[in-house]
Amino acid sequence: MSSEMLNEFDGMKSVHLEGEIPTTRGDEEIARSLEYGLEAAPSIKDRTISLFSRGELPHFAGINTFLKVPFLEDVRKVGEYDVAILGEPLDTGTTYRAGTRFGPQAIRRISALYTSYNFEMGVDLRESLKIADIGDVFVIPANIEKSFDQIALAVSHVFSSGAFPVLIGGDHSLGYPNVRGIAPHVDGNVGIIHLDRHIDIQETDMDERMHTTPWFHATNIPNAPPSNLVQVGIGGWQVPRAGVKVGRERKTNVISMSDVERLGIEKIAEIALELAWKNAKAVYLSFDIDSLDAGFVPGTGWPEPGGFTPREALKLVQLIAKEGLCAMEVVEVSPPYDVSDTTALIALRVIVDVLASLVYHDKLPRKG
Ligand SMILES: [Mn+2]
Repeated sequence: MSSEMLNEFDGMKSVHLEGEIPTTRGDEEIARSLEYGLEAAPSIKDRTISLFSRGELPHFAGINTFLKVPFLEDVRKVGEYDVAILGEPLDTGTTYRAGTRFGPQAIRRISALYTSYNFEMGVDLRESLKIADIGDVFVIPANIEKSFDQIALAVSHVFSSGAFPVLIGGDHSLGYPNVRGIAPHVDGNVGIIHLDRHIDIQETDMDERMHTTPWFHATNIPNAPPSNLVQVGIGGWQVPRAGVKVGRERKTNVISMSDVERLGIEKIAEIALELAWKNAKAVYLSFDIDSLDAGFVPGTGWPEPGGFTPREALKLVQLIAKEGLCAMEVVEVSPPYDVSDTTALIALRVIVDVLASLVYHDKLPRKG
């Protein structure tokens, strides 16, 4: 093989692209580590290493915020950041096995093994974005309606500040209060792209609003119409008929896994974007981790075989993000059922791949 041919490979392009990314903020982080964490022992040759771990390294050390970004204790200052990571540890809406209240912690913990740089896209999140981890919403575990009020108000605070909300659940009941927190601030319709095996649009489940019901209530919000709700990956034996009936009545857009198989990820992304953005001003991404095949995501409440592979899911969210998003949620990671943090790791990948795609396509306004 000639070197010209090899240079056409994506791998070689990425290798060259890395040389164009600045290291400014990485260098600043090292300077801050040395200032706050003191100089290393004299025997350490690499003088960028500090005495107390204060930055990315070692990956097994330190306090696990999301990607080890700063924890913002004073949430009044969230508007100074481009992106706000917000945990929503609510699993009161779960109808089978619970545990998603530990989802935000698990995703933060496994995020310690990532750098802020993505090889394929040539994006270093640390260099491109100011990200803060603003901790978790104070949910009220004994009362889902009070939790919805807390979550909607918290999301409203973050969204109206101008920071891009990354909302980490928690179960899928969160879809409703999350959209309720955002929609009033959007001057026009909000489209929703919902990746899931489950349709999640019945009015109530066992007499209450649960994780099977978010889109019924979200699409009651005047500027979040069902015509802009696109549900991708739906199928299998866990789709309640009560929800299918509502989907039919409200005319939501339902795309099954067999449609995905037939048309391919690129075409599905194109269709989902077209439907979600039709006469809309903003699009919200709701990613249920159980949209992946059960074999990849043991740590979830309702695993179902036959869903996306990780490669398909990551490709799809990258393509969806290229037109821009107003916010995203990743839900249904249940760490007590997880194996080797696999489920939490895929959830993390979804988040960082969306952020990198938004940066790559210049869809996230940077505040400097
Ligand atoms: Mn689901």
